[in-house]
Amino acid sequence: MPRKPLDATQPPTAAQVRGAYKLARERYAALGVDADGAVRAALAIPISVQCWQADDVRGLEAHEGAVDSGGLQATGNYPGAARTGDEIRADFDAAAALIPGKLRFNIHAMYAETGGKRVDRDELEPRHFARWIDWSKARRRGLDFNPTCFAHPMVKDGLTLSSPDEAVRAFWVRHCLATRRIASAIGKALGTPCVNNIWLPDGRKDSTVDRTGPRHRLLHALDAVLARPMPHMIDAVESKLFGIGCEDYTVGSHEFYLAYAATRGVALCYDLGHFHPTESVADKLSATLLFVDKVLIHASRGIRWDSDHVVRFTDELRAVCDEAVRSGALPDILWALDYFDASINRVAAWVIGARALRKALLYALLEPFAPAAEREEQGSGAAKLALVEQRAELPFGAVWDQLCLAADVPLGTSWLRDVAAYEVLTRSRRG
Ligand SMILES: [Mn+2]
Repeated sequence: MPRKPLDATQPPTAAQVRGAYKLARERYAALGVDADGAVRAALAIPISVQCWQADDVRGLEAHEGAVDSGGLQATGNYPGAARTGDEIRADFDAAAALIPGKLRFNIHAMYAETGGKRVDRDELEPRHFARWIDWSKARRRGLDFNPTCFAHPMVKDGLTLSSPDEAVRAFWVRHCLATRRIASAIGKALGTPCVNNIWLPDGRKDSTVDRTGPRHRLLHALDAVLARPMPHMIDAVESKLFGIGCEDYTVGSHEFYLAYAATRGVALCYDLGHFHPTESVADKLSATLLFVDKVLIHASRGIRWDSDHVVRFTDELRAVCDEAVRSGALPDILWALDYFDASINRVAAWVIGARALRKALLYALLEPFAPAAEREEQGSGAAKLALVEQRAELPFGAVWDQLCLAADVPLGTSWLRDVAAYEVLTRSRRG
C-alpha cells in the first residue's frame, strides 16, 4: 500500500499540547523554574518588527535621484514585495496574526505618506506619518522610528552627518531633528515612548587616511541633533563594523557610539550583525549596562559579509537573551528585528524571525541558572558545566507550544498554510 505523504505542517492538537505541557511544567518546577511565569513573561516582552522587510528597504518616496549610498542591499527577487503603505500594513496584519506575544512596529522616515507631494526629508512632519499612527493606535501597538540617512542625493561621497560639506551636514542634522519631533509625536499619540534609532552609513572604501576628521564632525552633528531633550521618545545610536562600499572605515564605529551613548545619556543599539563574527554581543551587555541606561537590540543574523539574514534560534541569539535574563537587565533592554531578505516570502520572513526571537526569550526565561550560578560561586566548575549542559535535555518544545496555544497563534509550522493563502490572495493583485 502506498504510504500517505507526510504533512510536516500538521500541528499537534490542543489536547496533545496541554498534556505535554503538564509534564514539562513539572520537570521545570523540579529545577526551580516556574514555566507558567516564563510563558507570561515571554509573551509580555515587546518586539519591534521592521517595516523594511516588506519592501526590500525601498521606502515610499518616488526615489527621484535616489542613490545607492552604501551598506544596504537587499538580494533576491521573490515576487509580491509591498509597494505602498497600505500593502505593508496589510502584510504585517497577516504576519502579526501568526506571531505570539506583544508586538510593536518599526518604520523609517522614507516611509512617509505625503499624498503624492514631494516632501524632502528635512521637511518631514508628524502629519506625514498619520496613517501609520492611526493604524498602530487601532491595533494598540507601539510604533518606533528611524531617520533615513541613505538612498538620497544629499549623501555625498558616502557621508552624511560626518561630511566635510557644511550644507550636507546641515541637511542631515535638520532631517534627524525632524525625526525626533516625529518620534515624539508618535510616542505621545500612542501612549508608549517611540524609539528613534540613528544609524548612518558614513564610511570609506579603502585606506582611509583621515579617520579623526569625520568622527569629530559626527560628534558635533549628533550633539546638535540631540541637544534638546524630547518627551515621549527614546534616542538610540547604532554602530556598524563595515558596509558594502565602506569596508575600510566606518565613522560610527562601536567604540564611537559606546562612548557617545555613555557620555550623552542615550540608548545604545547593538545590531547582532554589525560585529566581527567571533565577537559576542552577549558579553558586551553586562559591561555596557554599567554605563548606559538602555540598550536596543537589533536582532539580525550575519553571514560572512552580510548582516541582514532572517533571524533564527541560533546560539548567538540565545546567548544574548540568556544574558539579558541572567543579568536581570530585561527591563533595560528594547527588542527589535532588523533584517531584510528579498529571496523568500516576506511575510514568512517576519514570522520566522519574530517567532525565533520570542522563542529565544522564552528559552532564556526557562533556564534553571540559579543552581549553576551557585556551583560557579563555589568553584565547582564541573558541576556547573553539567548543569548548564542539562538544559538541552529539558522539554522546551512543549512549553513553546503552550505559549503559542495561549497566544492563539498557529502551532508548529502550520502557519505556513496561512502565509500560502495570503500569498495567493495578494499575488493576483501585485503581479
Ligand atoms: Mn540595525
